[in-house]
Amino acid sequence: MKLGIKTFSIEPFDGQKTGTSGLRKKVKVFQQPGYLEAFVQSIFFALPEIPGSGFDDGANDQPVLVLGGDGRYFNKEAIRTILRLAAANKVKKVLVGQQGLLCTPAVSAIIRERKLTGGIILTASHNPGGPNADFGIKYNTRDGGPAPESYTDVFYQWTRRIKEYRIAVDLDSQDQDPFACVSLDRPQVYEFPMQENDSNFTIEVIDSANDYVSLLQRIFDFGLLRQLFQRSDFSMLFDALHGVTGPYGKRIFVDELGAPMDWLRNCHPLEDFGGGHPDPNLVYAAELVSCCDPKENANAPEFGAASDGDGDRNMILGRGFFVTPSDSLAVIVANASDAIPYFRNGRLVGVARSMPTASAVDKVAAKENLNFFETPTGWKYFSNLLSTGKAQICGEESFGTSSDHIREKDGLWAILCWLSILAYRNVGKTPVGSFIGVQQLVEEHWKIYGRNFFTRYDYEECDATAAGNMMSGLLQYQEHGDYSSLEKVVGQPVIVADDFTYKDPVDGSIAKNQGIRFVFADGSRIIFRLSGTGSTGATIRMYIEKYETNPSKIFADAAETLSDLIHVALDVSRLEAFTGRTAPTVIT
Ligand code: VG1
Ligand code: CO
Repeated sequence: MKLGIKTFSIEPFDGQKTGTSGLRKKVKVFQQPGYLEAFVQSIFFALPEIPGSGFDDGANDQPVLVLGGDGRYFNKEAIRTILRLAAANKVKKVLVGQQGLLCTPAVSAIIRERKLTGGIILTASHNPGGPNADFGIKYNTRDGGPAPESYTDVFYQWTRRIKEYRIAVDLDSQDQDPFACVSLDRPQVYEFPMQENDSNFTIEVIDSANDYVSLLQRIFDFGLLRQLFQRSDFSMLFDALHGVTGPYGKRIFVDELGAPMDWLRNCHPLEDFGGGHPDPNLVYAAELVSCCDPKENANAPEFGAASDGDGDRNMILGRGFFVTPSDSLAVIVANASDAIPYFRNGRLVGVARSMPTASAVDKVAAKENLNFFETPTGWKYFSNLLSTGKAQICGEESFGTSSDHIREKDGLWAILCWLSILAYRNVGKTPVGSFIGVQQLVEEHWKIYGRNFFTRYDYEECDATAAGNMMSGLLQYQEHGDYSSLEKVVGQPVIVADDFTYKDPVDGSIAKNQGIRFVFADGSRIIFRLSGTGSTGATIRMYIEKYETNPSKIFADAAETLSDLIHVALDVSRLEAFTGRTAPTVIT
């Protein structure tokens, strides 16, 4: 068989614009004839125009990509189509995860470890899956990180003017899929001779976990973690929410660290995630939360953790205790240099958080003399800081934390950080029965650094015009500049009121309109943003923070502590009047 290239005419589709993290739409939208082809072909037309992409004239080698996804509905069909587009667009080789599965951090690890040109990740992350739910696609560049705006802007321009796409065909049987013989069941290499030149197009099905697990083994002390797992007073529950991390969780916790199988929950990847949202938070991972609560489960484990559909988010729980992602980031940073081999020897010199993330890590950075950066929401904004050594650990309030070992957030990495801290504090140090658990660690942290009370209200699938009007209303309020009603309730002057702008300290690029914020003199904050990852209507996110150092107040109830700020935020935004919503869809 020889591969030929066939060209099809096509009209541009509206709205193929990437958001916070790739293009996310309903599966039905992606299933329209030519829709996926138009978007991926636009990427392949755009890349040669982008200097340094590895597809440009200056590139030394022909491009090699990695391809895989979170296993959601439409994953395998999309892989088949993308392989044919890649072969017809000068890609020399594509590595595909076994069964089409690759978690997002593993893609980043594979690109970096194997020095590939880039990767395509098929995921809508924490959005639900299934024929009536969401699908998504994202391009990662040669540093392993999500394509920055300098890429995605060119992709988008191409989607506006695309006229044709190119697809590989079997010259003997014309329209048939020339890769029908490729099985994703086991690692194997397939070579296909191209008619155009004398070279081959290669598809290599790879083990989805090997590269990633060996990277994690170099970061953490697996021997010490094994000892933690052997303690009779330690147990954990890991919930993959039927996302892609199930097989990785089994490999790491059971095969490598010796956990019993019943420490795993929902570790079988499903195309519709069992009908749920594969989003590790108090609402969508409620079952895990109650399993970890001694009031509801007499055998509640010492430690609980979950990850999202594509494995880049994490949730950390103690016994009946929830760690806010902002606190999790701060605790990891405060302990990393002691507890995690990768960060020993002074490797940790800087940290970064997204703007809406609570400022807990700022306090650690100040005390430890670390560089500190505040970026817009979305992992892509951390890439330059990580690549130039300005920061090593980054995090977002949306359950994302990671380091410079890759260029994506990494759910299992964060979970292993917490396990490492628990192991460092307990193995060989505390007698059985006196285990220092998650809650004690966090409370000790608050006593040293103060506590950043934080909550996020999500109003999902609002009417897009109403949400836009609410945001414009807030901007007008800021133009007017009279914050006396706000200041009266909060009892503090407003010291910053703006729509957040970020200037990247490495390449000087500027990102505007990244969230409307009101910052008070005591560090309290009210922030409003529109989500860039939803597929229907608009999602409003309201972020509320209050900083407390008073020892008698740091253990107070978070909802109560924040209630004044929440009310006044709802008042000034007139959220209910604009959207008709009386309550958020999700509170974290
Ligand atoms: C959300 C989060 C953001 C995160 C992004 C991708 O974006 O707020 O912090 O980086 O999802 O996460 P938005 O625009 O909806 O607020 V995931 O796990 O999709 O890759
Ligand atoms: Co995700």
